[in-house]
Amino acid sequence: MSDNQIGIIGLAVMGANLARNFASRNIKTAVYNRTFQRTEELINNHGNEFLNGYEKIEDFVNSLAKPRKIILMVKAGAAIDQVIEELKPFLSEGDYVIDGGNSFYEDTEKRVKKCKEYGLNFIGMGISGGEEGALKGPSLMPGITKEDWPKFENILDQIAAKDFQGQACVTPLGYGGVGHYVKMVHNGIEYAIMQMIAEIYDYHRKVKGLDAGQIAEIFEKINQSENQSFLSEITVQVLRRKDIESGKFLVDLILDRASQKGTGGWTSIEAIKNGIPTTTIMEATMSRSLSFLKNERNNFSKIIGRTFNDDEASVDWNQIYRFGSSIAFIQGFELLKEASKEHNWDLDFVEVCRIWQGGCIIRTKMLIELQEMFKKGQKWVELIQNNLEEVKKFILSSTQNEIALPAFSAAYNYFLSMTDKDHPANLIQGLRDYFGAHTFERIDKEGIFHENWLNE
Ligand code: NBP
Repeated sequence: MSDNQIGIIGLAVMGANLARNFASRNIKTAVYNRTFQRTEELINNHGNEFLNGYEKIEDFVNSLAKPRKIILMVKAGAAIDQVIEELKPFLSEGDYVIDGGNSFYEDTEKRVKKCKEYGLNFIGMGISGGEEGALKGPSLMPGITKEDWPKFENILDQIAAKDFQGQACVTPLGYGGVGHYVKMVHNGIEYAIMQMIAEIYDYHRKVKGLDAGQIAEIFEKINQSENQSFLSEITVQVLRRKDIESGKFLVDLILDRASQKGTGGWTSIEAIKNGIPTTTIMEATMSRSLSFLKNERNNFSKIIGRTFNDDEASVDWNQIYRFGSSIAFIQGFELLKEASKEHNWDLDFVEVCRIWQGGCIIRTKMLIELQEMFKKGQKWVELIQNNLEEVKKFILSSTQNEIALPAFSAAYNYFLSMTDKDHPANLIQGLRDYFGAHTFERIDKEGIFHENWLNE
């Protein structure tokens, strides 16, 4: 019988949990995995009338109601193309193939075109929330058009997380690569905020001499404020966790090298391509690369010794966190604005703020204010101008103690530069014109000018 409402291919951590999420809402779900053992494990542990496993891809496809809706939760990259080719002989015109992985948006755009030639609809859908989100309610960022939305609304609304008003954290974002682009920028913002959290931690352990448990208190206070976020909540849990064997704080035993899977880098490259200064995201990405230079850091630290002196600086960490996170969001939104213009996506930023309020890794109460900002057309500087004094104290104390603050410094410099009508770029233009005849504009007359600098 072809009555499964949704199909999922790829049953590693994300796909298996997403399938269980659908089935738990009484949505009949078909599952398939290249290696059948994973399918068997899922069905043995969680199979029921709403969760059905198939060994052959043909049987899986035939079990789905038309137009078929198949979500791919396989490794991003070549695997997506391989699965499309495997599916193709069994699909019918008008069926939907949805890529729920972290694919690069340009690959998604190519696949949309290729599938169109096959008579298929290809949709790129960003999914955030990790393992738990997939199971209990993720934030979904689908590149679905308003025309196609009625076919998906009911089922996606049911499995998605809820925003602060109780509405589903999913919305039809548009066509092509838009869903994956929004997810990419989401991850970029995630990089920046995590780096800022790490910088607050670093300052406290070195300058204030606090242990991980004591530093957790700072984030606990943030969580009780209007700046509460999922990342600051899990920071408390990670900082408080003790290693069972040694009784020490586990974080102190974790090697200081942070990996990355690429989305921070993609966001940074997109920002450079589009001329949008997402400096906090770039610094966070580079900081992860720098963390891998462990040997060099060890060697240089033997040459440059460092002692830390508590200068008694007392700052409001809630304000610091708010300032840094807000700038990370603003920079991400500026990139989305530019991409939306370039690709004619007509992105609705009020909706983007809304669907990030639940389920996803960057969810925070601050998104309510950001949503209001877009609704009312407020300027972002108004949101954080009152936090500047506290940030200055933090930057000053860290500078005096020689603590690196790549992401916070980037946020601070962004604020200063964006609120200064006079940028020193006039001198840069002069230099460019000197050595390369790159020309310049003037503030006192119209036109393009070149100076013969070698003439006295
Ligand atoms: P992985 O990214 O680890 O991929 C493993 C799955 O891909 C397995 O089901 C595997 O099948 C399948 N697969 C591979 Br690898 N090559 C295949 C091929 N050529 N044909 C068919 N299937 C193939 O899984 P994941 O961590 O669950 O993530 C799934 C997607 O969701 C990824 O794009 C990921 O970036 C994204 N994502 C992950 C998270 C997270 O927290 N993990 C969060 C948000 C988004 P096999 O069992 O036969 O090897």
